[in-house]
Amino acid sequence: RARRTALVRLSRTLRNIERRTQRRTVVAAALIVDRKVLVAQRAMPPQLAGQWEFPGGKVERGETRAAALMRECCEELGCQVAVGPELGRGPLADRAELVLFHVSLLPGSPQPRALENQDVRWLSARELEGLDWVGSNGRYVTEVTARL
Ligand code: 9L3
Ligand code: MG
Repeated sequence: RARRTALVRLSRTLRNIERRTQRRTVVAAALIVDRKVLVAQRAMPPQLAGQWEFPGGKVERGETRAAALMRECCEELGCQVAVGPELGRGPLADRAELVLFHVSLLPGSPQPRALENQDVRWLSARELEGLDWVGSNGRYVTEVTARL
C-alpha cells in the first residue's frame, strides 16, 4: 500500500512537471471577408488591454488545432468558421507558441461580432499597419496582407 501511494504521488508530480514545461499552443484566426480581416481588441488581462490581436485562444488537451480555433471563434465571435492553411507560427511569452490560420466564414454563419468584452474591427491591408499589436501578432501582417 505504501508503495502504491508513493507511485501515485510520483505520477502526479510527473504530470505537474509535464504541464509546466509543455509548450502551450495558442491558435489564432485571420478571418478574411471581402478583402478585410477581423482583428480583436483585448480587454483582459490588464497588461494586454487595448492591444489588437487575431482572435483565438489556447488549444485544450486532446483537441486538434482546427477544432480549438472553431471553438474559439464560436465563443469569442459567435460565428462558424472553416479553418484553412497555416499562415505563420512563432513563440509567444510563457513557452507558448502562436499558430495563425487563414479562416473563412461558413455559409449561413451569423456575422462575427464582439463578445467577451472585446472590440472587433474589419481592417484593410493599409489599416493593419501601425496597429498596437498583442505580442508577436504584428509579425504576421505581411502574410495576412498577401491574402487580402
Ligand atoms: N495571445 C496572443 N495572441 C493571440 C491570441 C489569440 C492570444 N492572437 C496570448 C494572449 C494570452 C494567451 O495567448 O496571454 C492566451 O490567449 P487567450 O486564451 O486568453 O485568448
Ligand atoms: Mg482568446
